[in-house]
Amino acid sequence: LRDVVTIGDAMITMNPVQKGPMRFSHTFERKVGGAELNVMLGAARLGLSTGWISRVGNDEFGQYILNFMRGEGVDTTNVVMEDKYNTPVNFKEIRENGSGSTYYYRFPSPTETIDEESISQSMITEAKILYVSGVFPSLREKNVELVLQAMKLAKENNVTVVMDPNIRLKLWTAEEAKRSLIKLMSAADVILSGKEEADLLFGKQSAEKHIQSFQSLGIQKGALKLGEEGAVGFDETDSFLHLPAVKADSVADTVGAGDGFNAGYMYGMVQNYSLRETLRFANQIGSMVVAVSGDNEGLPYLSEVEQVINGEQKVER
Ligand code: KDG
Repeated sequence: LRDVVTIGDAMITMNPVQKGPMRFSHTFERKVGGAELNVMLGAARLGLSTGWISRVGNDEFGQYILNFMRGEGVDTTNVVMEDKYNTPVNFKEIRENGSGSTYYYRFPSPTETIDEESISQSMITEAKILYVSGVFPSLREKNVELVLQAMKLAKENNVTVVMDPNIRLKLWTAEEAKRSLIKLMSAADVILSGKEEADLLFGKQSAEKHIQSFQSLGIQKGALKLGEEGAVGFDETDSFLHLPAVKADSVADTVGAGDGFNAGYMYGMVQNYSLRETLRFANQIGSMVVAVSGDNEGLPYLSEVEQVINGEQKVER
């Protein structure tokens, strides 16, 4: 039985060595990215058993991504290398404060070959959690339907569906995102959303109001991620629990912090942590991710998170 599985595409991420406008960035480091991939990686590093349904190009980059994910212990038996596609690439621009922009070279995505028949049903039905994000559905119309079906299959088999709307306005318009994501979110059990995403979906309003909006879609638990202000969680017992962020040692690159939070939140779910413990744990991971450059290099191993949470001294040498 796997703890958490997901569907999504992967990309080579070119991280600039210098901060500032990309037109002046001459040197990039080749890394790996992809919203759903990051979350699986984060979960795997925490010791959860994970599975990833995806496609990469049958090329050097695709091989590199596969090796990388396998090396982290993610089950890649449902990842296929596709001959007629290139592995997507994403160039990043990072500003002085660690925030940034992405420039995608990702279409057509090799995940276009995924259809109902090629998704391993047992990968989903034998998991505890199906994690879905708004990125994969944004890539083409059909993916919305594919994800809905996967969610349905999960529900029929008592698999909890966790969703992050993860809106990328470079991939679809706000209207398209809203229309599809509301539909998808209504089929989710747990929501993990950034404040910006919630603002796009429901209009700018307070965190309390956003949580009520989620609840009105039938979602009973989850969290609203507030970046530097931490996160607000809600479940059957707590209607609004705000935990401040854990201050990061430094802010190198904010991309991937939300994905790290999600991995931590699901770890809490699997461990039956209380909402407070779950948020504390997830916030800790978010802060560790921003301190390191790259979308997922900062995702910690379980012992590293525990060490900080328990205030243990690290032996350096
Ligand atoms: O959440 C981080 C991801 O957005 C990043 O790793 C890659 O831009 C990306 C995407 O669309 O998945």
